[in-house]
Amino acid sequence: MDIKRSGIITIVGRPNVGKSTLVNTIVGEKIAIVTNKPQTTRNRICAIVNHGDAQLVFMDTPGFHKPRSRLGEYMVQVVKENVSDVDAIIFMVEPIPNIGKQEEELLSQIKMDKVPVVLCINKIDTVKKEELLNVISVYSAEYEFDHIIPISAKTGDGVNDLMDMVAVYAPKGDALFPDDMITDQPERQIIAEIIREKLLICLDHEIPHGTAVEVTKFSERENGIIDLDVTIYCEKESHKGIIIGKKGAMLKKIGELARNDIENFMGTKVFLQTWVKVRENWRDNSSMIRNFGFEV
Ligand SMILES: Nc1nc2c(ncn2[C@@H]2O[C@H](COP(=O)(O)OP(=O)(O)OP(=O)(O)O)[C@@H](O)[C@H]2O)c(=O)[nH]1
Ligand SMILES: [Mg+2]
Repeated sequence: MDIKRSGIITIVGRPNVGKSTLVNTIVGEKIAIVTNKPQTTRNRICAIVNHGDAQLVFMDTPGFHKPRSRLGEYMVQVVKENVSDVDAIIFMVEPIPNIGKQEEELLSQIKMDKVPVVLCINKIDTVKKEELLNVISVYSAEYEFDHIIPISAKTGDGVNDLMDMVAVYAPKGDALFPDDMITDQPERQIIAEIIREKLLICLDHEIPHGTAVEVTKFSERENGIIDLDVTIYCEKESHKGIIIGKKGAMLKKIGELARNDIENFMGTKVFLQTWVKVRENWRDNSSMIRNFGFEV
């Protein structure tokens, strides 16, 4: 179908509520990393999909939280910047019948911009109907949402209805991106994120939250094989030891898990070499944060 309209829709919500899971379900590919740990996403990630006669550009944002580092401040800033000047906002919440501090703060942000807001209650695969009705009544008493929709980003339940709902807000206009493009993230960025996902999965809380990943070499051989050099930065010498593990076992495991996903994503064989370096307290150092690609 010809594209006659295009719209930008931002997804906001507390950490771990399922925003990245939703963008992956929408585009049918894994472009954003997902873990069961809060504060997984650090940057805005755009997901592009054509839906009927509309091209919809969904913005996945970092979870809204109380920042405890410069990096955290940056992440919250990303959320705030992405709720104005968009065509609609998807405000995603847990299926819990009480409104938390993060939700209250987010709502007060959203109210300032006169953008349509769809309340999206996620993870409905985990609750009973009666509970869901409670959640709906608590939220509708708090704010007059343009729509309320329960979904499961994981199973895909309700996701098509959600797209129908937000497509209405896409103004007339040409497509913003080419037909076959599903994200504006460069391949290097996605690869670095896949490695960060494995760090989050394999290691205890504090360590992966203090890591940054940089792809320093990305080259393709004539036969299509890709050589990657990747540096993992962490905050402490002791963290470096844990990331590398006994006789390098942990780094090997992280590398293997990541290589698997990278090969799937790139559709070719990959040689991955990893290094670990220490950058003390980089999360509180603006110039280092900037060096890692976060534009503070
Ligand atoms: N049962 C269930 N789990 C879900 C659903 N959506 C997401 N999850 C899980 O919730 C966890 C967090 O998902 P993410 O997509 O990383 O959440 P996020 O909102 O992007 O988190 P941040 O990036 O930290 O803000 C993961 O373990 C997901 O598998 C859902 O619909 N049902
Ligand atoms: Mg996320």
